[in-house]
Amino acid sequence: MPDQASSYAGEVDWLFYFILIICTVMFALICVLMVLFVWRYRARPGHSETRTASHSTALELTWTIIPTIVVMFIFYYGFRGFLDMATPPPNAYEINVTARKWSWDFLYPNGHVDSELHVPNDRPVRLVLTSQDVIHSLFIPAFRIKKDAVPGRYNQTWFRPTRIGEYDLFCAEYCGTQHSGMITKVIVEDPAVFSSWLEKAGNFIDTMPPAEAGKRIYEKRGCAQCHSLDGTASTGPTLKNLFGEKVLLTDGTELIADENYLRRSIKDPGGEVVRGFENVMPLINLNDAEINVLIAFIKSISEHYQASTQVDLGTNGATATGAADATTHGVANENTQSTGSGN
Ligand code: HEC
Ligand SMILES: [Cu+2]
Repeated sequence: MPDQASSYAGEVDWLFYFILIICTVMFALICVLMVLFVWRYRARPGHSETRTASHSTALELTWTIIPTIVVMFIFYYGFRGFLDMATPPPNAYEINVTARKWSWDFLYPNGHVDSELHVPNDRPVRLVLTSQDVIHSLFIPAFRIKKDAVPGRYNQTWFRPTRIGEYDLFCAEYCGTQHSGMITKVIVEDPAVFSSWLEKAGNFIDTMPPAEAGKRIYEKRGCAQCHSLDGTASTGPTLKNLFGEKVLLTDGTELIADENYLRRSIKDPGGEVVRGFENVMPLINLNDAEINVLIAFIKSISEHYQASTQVDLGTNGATATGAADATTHGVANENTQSTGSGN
């Protein structure tokens, strides 16, 4: 069995082992008796057939009452555990989960969205789950929980983590070609560590250079599942060298990928579909600040993108407009990253 890292892991496990042991014992008993009886009562000369036994009240009562008691015992503890799992305590910390092909979004109360589930240790956490496309299922083996994420409705589940550490989180409902890649981590932290993580994570866009923040969004918000950075196409086209390149759409239009095109591609994925690809990109809910840094990131990985990252202090501005050749003179004492207009 996996690690036991939630309050009900122990309860689930002992019941599971109890059922497993009963099944194993019964299976072994039946097999042994069957073989024994076949051999013991086989037909052979000198032995006449006995009549089939007809009735034994004592025996029948025994094999009815004992299994009934065992089954009711299993039912009682199973149902008790089920009720416990179905009833989150009212003071639980709430995290909203959105599943989509093929990633998870975890939305924290301060508005931060992450692809990993961070939770405070020893505090009840309630997850409210939904899906943007097909049915997915959130499965955390170490917590012994599994709950479907269904489009168009909300499901809930809860747990109380009991051990600090990192655990796997899987999608347990086959949801398309990259289903097996729909894996992420649950990180159980000391509540103080969790709070400071959340505070920092919530404002990384303000504290990082835009292209780096954009890379983080690319990794954290599911883009990486479909778009490579190394020039190879997968479910979607690669983002390498996309900015400034000619793009051919399914309707025959040709255009140059500029900031506006990138923004439209993200805000309205079905609007312009790149030739050779299917219209499967989901609408990922990103705000303007997030889109700005994503665009900055996509530009930063394109060889067609050149911009001065230094302010030209040499002359009175006469040469400060050209982007590509603005590096000819000037004093490099500023290191401001230029990210263009962004939208
Ligand atoms: C499920 C797979 C999938 C995910 C997730 C996804 N995309 Fe896409 N994306 C595609 C496909 C397929 C296309 C090409 C068809 C189209 O244009 O709609 C595409 C097209 C694009 C384009 C235009 C590319 C070009 O070559 O012209 C951009 C830009 C883009 N996606 C950015 C993103 C960003 C940013 C994210 C994350 C926030 C993201 N995508 C998430 C599948 C995906
Ligand atoms: Cu899935």
